[in-house]
Amino acid sequence: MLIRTHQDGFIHPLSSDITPPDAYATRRQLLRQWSAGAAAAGLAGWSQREAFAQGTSAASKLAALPALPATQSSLQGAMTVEKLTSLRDATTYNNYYEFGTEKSYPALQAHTLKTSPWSIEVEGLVKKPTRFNLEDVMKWGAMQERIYRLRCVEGWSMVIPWIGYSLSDLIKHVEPLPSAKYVEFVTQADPQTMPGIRGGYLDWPYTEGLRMDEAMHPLTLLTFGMYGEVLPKQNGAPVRLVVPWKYGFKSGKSIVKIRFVEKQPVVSWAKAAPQEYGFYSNVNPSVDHPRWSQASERRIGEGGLLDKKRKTQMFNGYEAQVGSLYAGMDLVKNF
Ligand SMILES: Nc1nc2c(c(=O)[nH]1)N[C@H]1C(S)=C(S)[C@@H](COP(=O)(O)O)O[C@H]1N2
Ligand SMILES: [Mo]
Repeated sequence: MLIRTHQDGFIHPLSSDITPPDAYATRRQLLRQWSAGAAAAGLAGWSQREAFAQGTSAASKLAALPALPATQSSLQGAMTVEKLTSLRDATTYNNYYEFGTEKSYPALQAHTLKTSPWSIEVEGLVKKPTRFNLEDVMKWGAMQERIYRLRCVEGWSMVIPWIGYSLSDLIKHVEPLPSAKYVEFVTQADPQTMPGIRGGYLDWPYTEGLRMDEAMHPLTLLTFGMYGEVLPKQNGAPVRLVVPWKYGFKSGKSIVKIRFVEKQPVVSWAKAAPQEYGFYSNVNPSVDHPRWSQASERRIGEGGLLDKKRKTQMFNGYEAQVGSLYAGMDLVKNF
């Protein structure tokens, strides 16, 4: 057991499990190098060495962000051993429509996002609605590294080492009222710094939501970092959600408000195209999107467009952990 729950209801790592700073720095360096292509370094062959040289020179151009120390999670399903997506791919192939609809735009444009000071307003059905500074919110849980698959509804996926703590730690801290049945997340919408806001693709701000039991599930990660560092802006700095068993769009970036409500909120994509994007949006290979199949996916960085696709797994591979949340529900109706 790596983790115990104290009487206060918070999860703390045992002191023996906290990675010492030296070891942490080494691990972070390894994560960066390895995810940038150093894994190929051990392999013989000119082309591989060439690819490695290119990989490392490209990686050296990726500005290092402040480290965000974390312990590795011992939660069931939280540390997949699949090959990590490269840091380059994870930071240059993004969906963040506030910075434009092309995958390359967030990396080119998100530098204008102002991430400090940052606060999160907790409102609605809670004991005491309050606006909190991000620095305070970051102290409400122990930072953990979790390696999750992220499956976009468009049919591609990545494997990313995220850093954060279970959203349930925040929820326990702010004490929702018994009448709160859903949680709504409102993300940043600043026309000054986000060129996509004027583009009008969606009804801004981008909002998302979860049922209370989904929000309380330990795998639901309030995320502050990835690859050992704080989040890059294009990935949703300074704080986002990662809900690994749902399509990527359920994981809102750059959250500014968390609202506790009684009724299922009408969230951005469900509002924009209700026949295509349901409230639940659990990854489900047997329920197709009206315009394409969801049975398979392309792992970003893995071969070319003609390479064999991977089979998409029910609940993105997290069925053992989250399947019971949906017992008895018609997942075709509740897509
Ligand atoms: N605010 C906001 N959050 C967002 C999006 C967005 O456009 N705006 N796109 C979503 C989609 S469709 C996906 S697949 C993931 C992508 O996360 P990543 O770029 O870190 O891989 O972010 C989600 N969160
Ligand atoms: Mo997505």
